[in-house]
Amino acid sequence: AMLNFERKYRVRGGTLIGGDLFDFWVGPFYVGFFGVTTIFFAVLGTVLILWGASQGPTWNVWQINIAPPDLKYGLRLAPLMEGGLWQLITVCAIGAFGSWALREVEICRKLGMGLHVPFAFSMAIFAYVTLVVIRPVLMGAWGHGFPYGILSHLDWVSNTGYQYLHFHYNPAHMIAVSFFFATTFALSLHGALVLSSTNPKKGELVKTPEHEDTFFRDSIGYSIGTLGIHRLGLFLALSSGFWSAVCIVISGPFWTRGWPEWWGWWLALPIWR
Ligand code: BCL
Ligand code: UQ1
Repeated sequence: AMLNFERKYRVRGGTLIGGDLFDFWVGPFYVGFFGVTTIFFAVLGTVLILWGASQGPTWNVWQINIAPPDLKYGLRLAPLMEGGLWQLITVCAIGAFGSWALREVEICRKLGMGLHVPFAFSMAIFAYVTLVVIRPVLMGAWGHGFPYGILSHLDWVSNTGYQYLHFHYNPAHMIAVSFFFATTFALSLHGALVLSSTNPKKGELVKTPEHEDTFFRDSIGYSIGTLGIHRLGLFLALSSGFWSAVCIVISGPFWTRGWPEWWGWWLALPIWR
């Protein structure tokens, strides 16, 4: 079923590839060339994961694990059951995430909107690609990627963290974590502010953006504004993903010792002499 406004926005064009060929909808969903490739990679990747799980020792969802190749395979293709499956699944994942981002671009172009949403999603894809492609390539082996499994990927994070003794001392990890916390803080302020002004006492009118500005001017002397809070939110969220990618790509390729030791530069400053 189509909502009454949908027909008006179902405009032709804006496609990046395929011209009119895939320029149609299935129910509420826009398809496009990248809708087809998303489905292809997502279904193939999911089937490979299920098949991989069927070859493993358990169907316990927490314990299913599809591991990357042993380090001895370096950057070569590994046999299917020794990490090759992980490599194929990684190709499918990147294909599906990339296709989804490009399908978002086509939808933005159709609607004459900015590309902020696909840009934001691309930052998440960038963090993922850093974990399973960029860092493993820089370190010379696909075996440095993280395993696909719920508990297994947590074990990988823990082991990788302790490999650098204390990951909290990684300066880029500090920045990423601070951005994640600031993001949730900003969203909670924003959500609370909007709901408070749209929920006045019974019988009273909904409050205006000026009430929202006034609340923050009264309480902290500054309001960033109704458009500004969304710019701030996007900046904080993008920065979270960006600094996450930085914190892991420098661990190994740039710094191989414990992160606490990195702070030696501070103790070595000549001002302490
Ligand atoms: Mg740490 C990483 C926070 C303690 C070791 N750590 C991270 C970062 C984040 C963080 C900054 C992970 C987010 C990220 O990469 O997003 N760590 C964090 C916090 C603490 C913490 C808050 C804390 O103590 C309070 N970390 C520790 C301890 C160490 C440690 C001290 C372990 C002992 N930490 C590590 C290691 C790593 C991190 C090692 C990392 O590798 C990781 C990192 O920075 O990775 C880049 C980015 C987002 C993504 C990667 C998601 C991508 C999503 C993709 C594109 C889309 C998926 C679609 C999906 C499959 C579809 C689903 C279908 C739909 C539902 C329909
Ligand atoms: C804010 O100033 C503002 O403008 C009126 C909002 O828009 C509705 C907000 O949601 C928030 C949270 C603020 C306050 C934020 C800062 C950084 C002062």
